[in-house]
Parts: sequence; structure tokens; C-alpha cells
Amino acid sequence: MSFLKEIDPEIYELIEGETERQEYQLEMIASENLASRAVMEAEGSPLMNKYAEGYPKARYYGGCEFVDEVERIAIERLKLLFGAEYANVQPHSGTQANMAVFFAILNPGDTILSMNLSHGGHLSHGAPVNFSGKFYKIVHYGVSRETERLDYEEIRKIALSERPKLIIAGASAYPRTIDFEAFYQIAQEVRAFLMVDMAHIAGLVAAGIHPSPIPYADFVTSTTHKTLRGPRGGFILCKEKWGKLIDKVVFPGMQGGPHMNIIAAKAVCFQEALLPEFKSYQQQIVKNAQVIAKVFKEEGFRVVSGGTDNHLVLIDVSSKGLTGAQAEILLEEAGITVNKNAIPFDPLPPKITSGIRIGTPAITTRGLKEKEVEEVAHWMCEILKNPENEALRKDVRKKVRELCERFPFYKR
Ligand code: DSN
Repeated sequence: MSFLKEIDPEIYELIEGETERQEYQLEMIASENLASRAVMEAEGSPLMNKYAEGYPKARYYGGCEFVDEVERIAIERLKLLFGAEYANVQPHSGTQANMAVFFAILNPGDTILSMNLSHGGHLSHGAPVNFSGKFYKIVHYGVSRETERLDYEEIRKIALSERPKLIIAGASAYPRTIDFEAFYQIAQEVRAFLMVDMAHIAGLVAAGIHPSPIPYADFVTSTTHKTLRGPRGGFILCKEKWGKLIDKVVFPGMQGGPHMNIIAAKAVCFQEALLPEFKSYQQQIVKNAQVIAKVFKEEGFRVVSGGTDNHLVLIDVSSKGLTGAQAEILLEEAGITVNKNAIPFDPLPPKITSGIRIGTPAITTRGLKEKEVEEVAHWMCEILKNPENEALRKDVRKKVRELCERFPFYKR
């Protein structure tokens, strides 16, 4: 980054600082990952300079011959990866992908049935502070108090009484497999559209580790940067019959020029996800998450829903007298980054919470397997069980750094 260093040393130093942080801390935020250098090169390429409003071969700007090919390839790879009929790769984010689907099929005031944010849903699925909660009538389902898992019979009952026009399946803090077929049956029964937001589990779905929503959902939305390990961005998959409508809503309905550099980086990500090694990577993500759940349980923590089937684990830290906010800070001091997270039926507000969410996509990218993850999980438990012990956190910080040096990402 010699140009940046010369022109803007202030920003250069901050980027260097963040690069060091990513290199020497264990990134365990479930929605984050470390994208490949190839993805980053595409994202940082001259494609960022190009306006290309419209779609391949139908643009409102000249000079689109190369970016047309890039977008065509991204679409083809994405359709192949998930076995989808139609793909739009232009949404700038997962929330914008969701917004496009809402704008395509709903009118203001229509009813959406979705998972409660406080039980693991997502902001854009109808939280009152989000556009989705302001424009539409939102009805929520949650998890069962006993099992902390989705109760499909309960969801069916709510759907029958509320008659939503759209049902959303998908979550940002749900550690269990989602039964998309069950959602499909409910949607069929009440004649609702079914949208699956698979952002968190897209990589697992691509690798066949989590059942695919494609056969069941009218619309599937996602981000590209979580388990899928691409650039920050979104996409929409749908049946061919909805394709033209979705395209129109995304552009010109909702967005202007697509970010062609990001679309190129998405294409690279999809190519990487089509490789055989992506499957073993995704399998390792789940194995690592299961090791974390096992160790925390052995160490006496309450693990929400008793374990995990995917890339994340939710821990109830109140069982050790801590809040999620305190736990997040304690772990960060030791070089382990997680986020405080509400647990189902959490009595504490979202800025405090009783839980933490731990994810394994990024540490698995840097090569950690069961043996190392078991060790890391023990360090985490020790820190949380001894919040007064600053020396312990310092000691773990050193061990974390050594581990990161053994499993480098940028300094390979
Ligand atoms: N903010 C993301 C997460 O952390 O789950 C979802 O968009």
C-alpha cells in the first residue's frame, strides 16, 4: 500500500492497525470471516471506477463490455453453486436484498411473520427500529422456552391466525438446523410467500452441510461475507418467474449503480465456494463450533439449546454471574473477539444481554482444528470464570498471539 502510505499516512496507519488486529486476535464473531487475497484483489481493482446502471447487455452507460462479463459470470456461478433458477448479484447488502423482496411482493401494511430479533432473528426482519418494522405489520415467532429451538407447530398456529402475506425463515443467532420444508408446508397452508434469509449459513448450504432452502422458498436472500467468505454484499435467488420483477426492484427501484468491484469479488468467492476444499472447510467450521459447545458445557456454562448444528454457539454467561457485555470485554482483553448477544427470553436489554455469540468461520479459515479450538475454548472459560484475574487475561493474550503466529492469515 505504498501509494496510500504516501498520500494519506493517517488512514494508512489505521488500516495497518486493523490488519494487525485481525492477524493477532482470534476473530470469533459469528458473522465475520477472513476473505481470500483473491477476493480482496478483485474488490480493490479498477472495477470500482465503473458505473454500470442496468444489467449485462442492457446498461445506461458505455464501456461496460468487461463488467458485463464479470456480472454474467457472477450470476452463472451463483446459480450453479446453489442450484437456483435466477440470481441477482447487485444488492449492496443482505438488508437491501431483503428490502428488494419486500418491495417486490408486499404493500405497506402487509403482514410479515418472522423470527423475533430477541430470539435470534434479524433487524431487517421487522424490528421496530428498522424500515421493515415501520412499513409492514410484523408478527413474530420465537423459540420454545423449553428446548430453545423453533417449534414448527407453534409457528403454524401463529400463521393460521395471523395470515401473513410473507413468512421469513432465517436467523442471525440460531445455532440449530432450520427445517425449510416445515416452513414451506406452513407457507403453503396459509398461502403466504416464503423468503429464506440464509446469510449466516450460506457457506454451509453451498457445501451441502445444511439443507438447502432453494427447493422450498420463493425467494432466498443472503450476504456474501459470512460463512460464504466473500466480500461484504448481498444477493437474491428466486424462481425464474420472479426474476424480472426482482431485477426491476433492485435497479432502478432501490439502488443506482451496482458496485462492479464487489460483484467481481463475489464472482471470485463463488468460484472458491465451488472448489472441493470449500466443503471440508465448512465441515471443519461445524466441528469446531461443536468443540466449543462441548468445552463450555463441561466447564459448567449453560449452552443455549444444548449445543450447535452450525457455525455458532450461544452461551448464557449469566450462569456465571456475568453479563454479555462484561464477557465481551473480558475476552477482548485477551485477544478473543466475540459479541454480546441476547439469549431467548433474555431479561437484560440488548446493549447488556445475558449471552455471548461465538462463531468459528474465521478461526477455521486460518486453519484451527479441534485440538487448537479445544484449547482456545478452555482459555475462554477460564477467563469468564475468573473475571477478577487480569494476569490470566494477559497470559491468554500472549498465548493467543503465539497461536495466531502459528496460524497466520495475512503474514503467510
Ligand atoms: N450483523 C450481522 C450479524 O452479526 O449477525 C447480521 O447482519
